[in-house]
Amino acid sequence: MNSRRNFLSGLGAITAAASAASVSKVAMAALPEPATQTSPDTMAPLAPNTGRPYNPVVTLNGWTLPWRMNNGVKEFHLVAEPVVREMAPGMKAHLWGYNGQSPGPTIEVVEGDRVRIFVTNKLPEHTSVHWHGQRLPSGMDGVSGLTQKSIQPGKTFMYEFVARRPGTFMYHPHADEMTQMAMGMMGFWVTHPKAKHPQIAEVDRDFVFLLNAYDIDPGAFTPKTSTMLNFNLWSWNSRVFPGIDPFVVRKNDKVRIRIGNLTMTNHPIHIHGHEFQVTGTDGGPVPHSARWPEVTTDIAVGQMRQIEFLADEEGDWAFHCHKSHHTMNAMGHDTPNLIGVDHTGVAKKITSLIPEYMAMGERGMADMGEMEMPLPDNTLPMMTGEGPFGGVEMGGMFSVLKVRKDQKPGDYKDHGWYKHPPGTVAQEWTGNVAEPARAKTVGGKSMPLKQKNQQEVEVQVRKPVGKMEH
Ligand SMILES: [Cu+2]
Repeated sequence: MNSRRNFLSGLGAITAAASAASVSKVAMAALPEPATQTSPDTMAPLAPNTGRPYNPVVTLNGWTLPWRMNNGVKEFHLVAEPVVREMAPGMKAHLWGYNGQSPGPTIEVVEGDRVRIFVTNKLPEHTSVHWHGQRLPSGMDGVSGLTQKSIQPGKTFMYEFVARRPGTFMYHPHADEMTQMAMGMMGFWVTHPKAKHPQIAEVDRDFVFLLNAYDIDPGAFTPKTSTMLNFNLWSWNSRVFPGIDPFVVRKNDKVRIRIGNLTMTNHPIHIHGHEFQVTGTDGGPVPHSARWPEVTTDIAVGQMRQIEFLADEEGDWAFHCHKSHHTMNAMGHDTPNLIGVDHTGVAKKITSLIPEYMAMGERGMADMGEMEMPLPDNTLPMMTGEGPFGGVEMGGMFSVLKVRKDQKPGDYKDHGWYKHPPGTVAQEWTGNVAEPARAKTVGGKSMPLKQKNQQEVEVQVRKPVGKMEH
């Protein structure tokens, strides 16, 4: 994680970039300096040094936008522009975003703040910004054509409203949405309560991220924006495993994770080792009486969820979308099932024509994680990641919650794998293994499937032989 100092030293670069663009220097001079970020690292929380105090959030593989106070108004400057986003080491995407990154920076304010946001458009087409979930004057809602004129390339618009409702929000264009969201234009917004709130808990760590998805052909850099459902990169804040940072917490921390979904499908988000409650949505806090425990919560398109839990179990806990295709990277979604098919004969024939041909899939797909298949440039393996016990065989929407008793408050740094106490890790059994008893009849007592006068049938299911540890 970079320090605040690194973050500030990056500010000089954008000033140069801004003056090179088509936006007039004079016009820009009166606006808050547009901060930018070139690193995809998770930045340290941005503690407020003006205005009302709050406990800032941490944006997963992202950052928070600095502001300036101008006669009691919090002023922000968003710049919509093409960006290069590293989705994981080894793969970069040419996206559209805000202030150097996709998603854009998180905006954090306090309930009751008057907020002014300048939006400069450096895209090749018009745009607008919709402030999802906010109470505001209709004309500030950011819907191109309906509530405002589109922001043309090179122009700057100003939005101004009072952040009336505390909670979890997001922003995104409401102009050529299909293209602009498929290109990565979106950002998080958090409004902190102005005082102790009966339904908003104070937490030790407060993480935020958006669910997004891209369709980028292996070897290509630019997403296919007309894809409706068949995306091949399922990402959190435009990062895919193993590029997604872990959620590092101290044992017994109260943890809140805020998630918004701007993909084209729902995502059942699942945590290991802990139970959480959904404490709020983009509609506001959930009353205590309406909360129930979960280990998975489905987040539909356009929804936001706040989950909260007590991180009281030490360890390395998987945290992921439960749709198994969403924890895979590109290249694995349309392959036929070859389990149990012996294709060595076919492979020999094909190899004589295509020397690099590899037979795969006859024992399952786990081989994909291990093999050294040559990949096109700028592509990630479908399943990857090396853990302390071997390949994790994941991709996409997957990360790790790291609960440590010696993690210092405010320290988000990953200090390595969990050291399991002796005797607490699953291991191979080397004694005798009894044959499993097989049922001889079909059907139960209350509703037997067997008809009278029918002969007893023995059913046996045989699994394919080979690697079985998965
Ligand atoms: Cu998913």
